[in-house]
Amino acid sequence: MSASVAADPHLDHLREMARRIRVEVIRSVYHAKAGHLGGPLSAADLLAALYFHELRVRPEEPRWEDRDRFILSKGHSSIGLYAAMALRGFFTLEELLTFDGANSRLQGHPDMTRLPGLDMSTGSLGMGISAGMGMALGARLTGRDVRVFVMLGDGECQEGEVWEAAMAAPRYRLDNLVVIVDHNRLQQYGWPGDGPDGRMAPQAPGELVAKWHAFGWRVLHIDGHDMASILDAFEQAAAGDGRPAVIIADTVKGKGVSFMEGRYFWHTRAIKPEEYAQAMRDLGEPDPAADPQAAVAPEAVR
Ligand SMILES: Cc1ncc(C[n+]2csc(CCOP(=O)(O)OP(=O)(O)O)c2C)c(N)n1
Repeated sequence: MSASVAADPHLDHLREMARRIRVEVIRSVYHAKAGHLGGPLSAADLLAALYFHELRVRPEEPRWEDRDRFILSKGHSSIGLYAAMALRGFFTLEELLTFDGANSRLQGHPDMTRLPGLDMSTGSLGMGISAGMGMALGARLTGRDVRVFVMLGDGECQEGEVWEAAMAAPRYRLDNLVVIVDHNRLQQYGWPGDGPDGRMAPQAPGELVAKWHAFGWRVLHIDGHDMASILDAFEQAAAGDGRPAVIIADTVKGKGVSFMEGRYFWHTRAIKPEEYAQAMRDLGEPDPAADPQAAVAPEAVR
């Protein structure tokens, strides 16, 4: 870790934003009575670092042409992205309570035709990196100083299209492209095995690092819950040596909520009231019974 990053004055703020992303994820999925949990929670620190440190975006001008692009290729984790965007000021926190409603801008999977600020509609795993590569090429062709960030899941890395794009990007020397892999070692169900929670991890230990290296990428392997390491990786990725960069971020699925951590069961699920209360306590929020928003029936706000 570089000294300049260790002294970054935003670190505590970023950690607090990550905590608040997790709180809003739990609150929104509780209200919607459905939604993904494990993936958004594992990605929260990375999303906080992106939206409050790294991405050059203008919440008040979401279609600004020179903005950096972000594609949540693991689109099922949309509520984590929406929480980050709401906290950053793209829309209100109240709107999060419409999550997954039929008329909501905040669909279960990101829909860029509904919500300004989204750069790609995702949900069918594997597609985001190809789109991101096109955006990175487009930025170069038009001479724009635009960087493109794509977040993948490690389960998603089983999709063939990921590797088609991974093979092509270094050939174009796309060093304005940064891929982040949320390496939480669990997917939706996976196969029984000797990985976390009695499942076979989507990739063997070290496999992703070796593969991305072999495909010609600059590989940065970090603890995806350590804010200083995340910022350091972003700084290194920005240095630009002619290769696209991939950040393999080791994370814990369900991070921050005791009974969800490392459990594939919590990939997607409705939350019961007693589970909601426990999750809020784990995340350092006040007693949810005293939270007036917690009493609002989802139907009233959707
Ligand atoms: C092409 C495609 N196949 C299957 C699914 C269903 N699906 C949604 S999430 C998921 C597991 C993804 O695992 P991972 O990428 O590791 O995500 P995370 O653990 O971060 O949630 C699957 C199989 C999908 N969305 N798209």
